[in-house]
Amino acid sequence: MKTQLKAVLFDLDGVIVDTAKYHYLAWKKLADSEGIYFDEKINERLKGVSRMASLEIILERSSRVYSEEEKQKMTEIKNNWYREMIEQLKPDEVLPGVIDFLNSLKKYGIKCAICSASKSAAYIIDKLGIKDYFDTIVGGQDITKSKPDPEVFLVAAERLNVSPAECVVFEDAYAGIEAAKRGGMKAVGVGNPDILTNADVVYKDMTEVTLEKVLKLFQ
Ligand code: B16
Ligand code: MG
Repeated sequence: MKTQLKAVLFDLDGVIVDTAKYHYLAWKKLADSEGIYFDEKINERLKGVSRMASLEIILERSSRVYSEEEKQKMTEIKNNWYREMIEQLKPDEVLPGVIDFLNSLKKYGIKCAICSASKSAAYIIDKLGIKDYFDTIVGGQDITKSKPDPEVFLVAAERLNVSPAECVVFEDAYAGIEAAKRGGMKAVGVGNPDILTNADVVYKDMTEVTLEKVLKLFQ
């Protein structure tokens, strides 16, 4: 018997909304205050990576060594700035194509989940006014291992009571696609095909995605 599509698991930042720009601004403010060089290219490496791991990447450019306590404090400061910025998030920041796709999934009774490294995932979904589309939100507080470990996606599958083979993941990060594959799921890349080389299929953005196209992965 053929495997059916039963659930769609969405990464948040880069697929549903572009929160990366706010993460960048907050990290940039922190790096500047410490006199550490940080730019948008380095910021690319922070996508999909946990808060502390993001700080460690920034500190690679620092000449001094920071204690664990100092690092903890720095992530708190950054997060406070970030939370202030995303307080203004509005429904019109949902990326183009997302709502149409979510409506088609709802129509056909396919379950939906958010699978994000962010501890602010539920807050962001609420701000964007799209909470009712999702059966569960798995965020940074629900996992111990970040992508490319499949934990975030496996937790979602378990909560939705579906098997990994019945899931398709939407991701904008190479490590996220890797995590989906390791978890035994189909993986759709959203973004640059030259970067997302490990995906089953890549679309430039969510406006190119339709349920018909996704179902082809299960034929
Ligand atoms: P927070 P995703 C990730 O979201 C971001 O891409 C990444 O840059 C961020 O460091 C991480 O969430 C943790 O976020 O500091 O809010 O807990 O792409 O997994 O949805
Ligand atoms: Mg992402």
